[in-house]
Amino acid sequence: MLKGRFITLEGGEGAGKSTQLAYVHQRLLAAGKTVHMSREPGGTELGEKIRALLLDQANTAMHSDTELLLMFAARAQHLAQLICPALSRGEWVLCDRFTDATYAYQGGGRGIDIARIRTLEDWVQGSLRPDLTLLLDLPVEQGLARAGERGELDRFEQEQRDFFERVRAVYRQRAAQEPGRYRIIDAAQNIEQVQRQLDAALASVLGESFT
Ligand code: Z5A
Repeated sequence: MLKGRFITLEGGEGAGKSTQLAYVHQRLLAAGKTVHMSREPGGTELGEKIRALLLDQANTAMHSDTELLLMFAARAQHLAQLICPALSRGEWVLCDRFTDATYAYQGGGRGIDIARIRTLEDWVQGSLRPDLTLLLDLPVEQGLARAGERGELDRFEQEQRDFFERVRAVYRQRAAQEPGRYRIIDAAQNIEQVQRQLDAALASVLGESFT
């Protein structure tokens, strides 16, 4: 029986996940929670090695099925080594991306059949799903402009605009299908305004005041 809470942050390119993950972490710590901050792909020593393979722009020959299986290989390790033990102890896990990203990038972006992703999700995760998913949503063009200000592009960042439009569409579709778990955050607003939205999302879903 898992007693902790599992919160994920999702969004497209340059949506501000890294920026806001630190903010949410601080809010949860201030509320007295023991929180593990992690990311996918990655989160464990082995998972970070898999992440390096996935992001390496030299791996141009990687088949989309290979990409999908590597995402779930890293996730299996993450669940076994960090997420499930922490939740079992009643601790919280805050993760930068999780399986919604697989539906969005491998399903929407790469066009892999959703049924395959669902099969892997059930196999690797059993019934475990995030308690709350904060979707930082903003127009693709705006996100790419923000992300473009950084240095070298990784293997995903080299994709074209229509790829990211499909990613965004899947995220929004999933959020509409699961309003109880998802909160859509307007990430086009400035950093402070986004943080106010995050406060409201945390308070409404978790029934506690973070203000
Ligand atoms: N991936 C996948 O395909 N399938 C999967 O199952 C999983 C992942 C789990 C790595 O993810 C890649 O893995 C990812 C999807 C794939 N590839 N892509 N693309 P990642 O999360 O590590 O990489 P990322 O999406 O590129 O995240 P990022 O680079 O860290 O971007 P971000 O966290 O969303 O944005 P940021 O770094 O916080 O902000 C970007 C810039 O905008 C920065 O200069 C900020 O100061 C600025 N910013 C942030 N917020 C604002 C606001 N509100 N206003 C103005 N400027 C802002």
